[in-house]
Amino acid sequence: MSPVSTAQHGAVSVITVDNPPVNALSQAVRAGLVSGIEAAEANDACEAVIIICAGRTFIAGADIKEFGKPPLEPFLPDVVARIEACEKPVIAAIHGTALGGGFEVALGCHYRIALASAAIGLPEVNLGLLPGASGTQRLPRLIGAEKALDVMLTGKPVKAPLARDYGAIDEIADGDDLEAAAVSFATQCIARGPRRIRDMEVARVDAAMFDATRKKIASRTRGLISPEKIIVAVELATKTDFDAGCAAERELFLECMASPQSSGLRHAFFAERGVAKVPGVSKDTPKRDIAKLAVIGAGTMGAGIAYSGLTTGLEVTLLDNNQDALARGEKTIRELYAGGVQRGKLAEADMRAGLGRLNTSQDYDDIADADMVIEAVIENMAVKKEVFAALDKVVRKGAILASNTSTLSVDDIASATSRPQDVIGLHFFSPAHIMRLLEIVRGQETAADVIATSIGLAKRLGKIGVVVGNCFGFVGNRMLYSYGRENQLLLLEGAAPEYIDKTLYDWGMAMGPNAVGDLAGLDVGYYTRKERTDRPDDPRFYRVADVLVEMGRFGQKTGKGTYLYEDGSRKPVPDPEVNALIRAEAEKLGVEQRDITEQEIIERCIYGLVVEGARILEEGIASRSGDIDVVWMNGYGFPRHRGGPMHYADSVGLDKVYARVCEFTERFGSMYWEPPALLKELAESNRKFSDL
Ligand code: T1G
Repeated sequence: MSPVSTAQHGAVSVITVDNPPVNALSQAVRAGLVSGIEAAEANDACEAVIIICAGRTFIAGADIKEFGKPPLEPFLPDVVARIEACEKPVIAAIHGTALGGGFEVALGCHYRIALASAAIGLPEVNLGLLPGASGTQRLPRLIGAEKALDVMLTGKPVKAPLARDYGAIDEIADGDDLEAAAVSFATQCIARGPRRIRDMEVARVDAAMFDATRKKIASRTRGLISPEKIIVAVELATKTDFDAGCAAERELFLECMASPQSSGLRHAFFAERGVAKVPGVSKDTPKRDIAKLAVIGAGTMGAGIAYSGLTTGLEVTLLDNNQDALARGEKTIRELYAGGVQRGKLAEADMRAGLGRLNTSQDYDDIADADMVIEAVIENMAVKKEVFAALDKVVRKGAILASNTSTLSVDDIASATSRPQDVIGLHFFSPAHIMRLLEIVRGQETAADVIATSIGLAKRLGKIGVVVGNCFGFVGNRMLYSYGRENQLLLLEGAAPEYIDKTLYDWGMAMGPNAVGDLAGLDVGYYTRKERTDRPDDPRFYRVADVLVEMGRFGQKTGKGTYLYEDGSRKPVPDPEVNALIRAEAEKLGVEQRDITEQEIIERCIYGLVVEGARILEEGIASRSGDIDVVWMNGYGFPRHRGGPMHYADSVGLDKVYARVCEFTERFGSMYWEPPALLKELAESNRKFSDL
């Protein structure tokens, strides 16, 4: 049955699209829209047409699931052109979010009415694309080139009232009955007749605006190809006729669609939605009510976690056994709120209400009625066990006891309680109130409803919750060890820190590994490595980092680490003393010095991630390769346009990756580079990690 139907309301034909969950423009929807328009044209009783959608939103775009498959007619640009050519006025009635091809359909209509709560947008840039159904030619004609560029280059939705101020929407519906308001508005449009955007001219614009835009977005779009193509397409809209502009747009769109970048970004889109599918936890798994949250440990992480809970309406008690630390934690929360209000992110009233829900305490009895407790004390197993044993005695039955541990065993922590089924890991990433990633670590005995509740909490906090298994470092930090290990070995083999960092930064990483180490603090990794029971028997393993820490060079916080940081600056400056130190350590260890290519740096560090990721999949620590990709894109600055380490390996070809890993095994030994059986199996069967 077609997902598009038509009903007659007096002189108005109402075409309704009903293609859950977001009315994406599948082939059936595209065909249905063309049929609906043709039927309305042939219907003498019809004097105006409305296109409206059932369900939660107006069309949210082309059907991304169809991308990469042979395109099926009718192609979307032709559908939009057919709507626009209709001899009777066509009105788009928008609710929810009219995005991408959905908004392009609305631009093909002659008028647009929307609920005040609706939004429009062209987010194709987030998928490595550009609007491919004439949006780059119509929107500048409607609202001007500069505003149109902003909509397309940010990819952010524009709320209906502002869109109306721009001229992108003609009418904001009174009340919530969109269909009734649309029928009434359509009736008024009958006399006005069709108004086609293709017949409009783009308002005059200073040609310098385009280069100014390029400069403005350069750092934010580093390495991406579709932003420049968007600018070219819009520039053309100001210089050529509509059809020529559309033809050029089509070429540019196909180039983007064929790019590995778009493949990576589309993978990221679906992978971030795929993490919600957790083995043993269904959408119907009951969740426990969380209204009262207790946070143990008022340090940076604890305060950030407490602030996140407050801003989403939870009542929070921040507890620390050190009065000064507690006062500092509370001060941090007040400062975060004040900053949010100052930047216009939060209303003054929200800050007052949030601070009204904040309690501080040094007495565990004060959190006896908590629904969830998140422990954020130092990364030391003995201390964590002490805290959980105390919680077990005091906190009500049925409460969830979570640890913010970044590497330690959730099962060991749970063993300190009589309720391991209520214990889970919630690994926040610093800064806890900003980083989107949350690793949800399931212990052997963690109950399904505890996991489901934690997934719900992640969503409530605006985070991406990835459920992972329990092992040293879980997914992110376990792989970070391999990545950092190769960086440390490359240092000893003769590659300068700044050379390694620039190579990986240029490749797409948000920061090089040595700059990251100085930012996070080399001492953090140092103490965690000391906790490792499985530290490799290799004196070179993180030798440089260990020596630096033992010299008191922790990184930015001590003004020097791998790099120098002059007068409080955060800019890493190479330090000849460190380079000499590395040479001396290499000599002591008998490490041969050699020139190392950029390609080797990239492959050693990135394939180090891939090999560890394959082992994680073999052990079932991650449910799917996409989950690993989501962790690394959202927690470690892995370039989103490469789709994450596992997708990147898939895009290179696992046969090639496997061959290179075998070479590394030959050159560097099997301690680190023994190819996982899974990698070998997939390489030899010409399959991908994403095929699992
Ligand atoms: N195609 C296919 N499936 C989609 C989809 C799409 N465009 N958008 C969402 N879904 C699925 C999603 O995978 C999930 O599936 C379910 O819908 C709910 O999504 C020619 C080329 C609309 C704001 O980029 O931003 O048009 O996991 O969990 O949080 O110029 O989805 O349930 O099986 O995100 O309420 C442009 C992408 C496409 C919009 C809703 N459009 N979507 O958010 O739900 S390219 C976009 C979103 C294009 C044209 C070009 C969000 C949302 P499942 P959800 P949500």
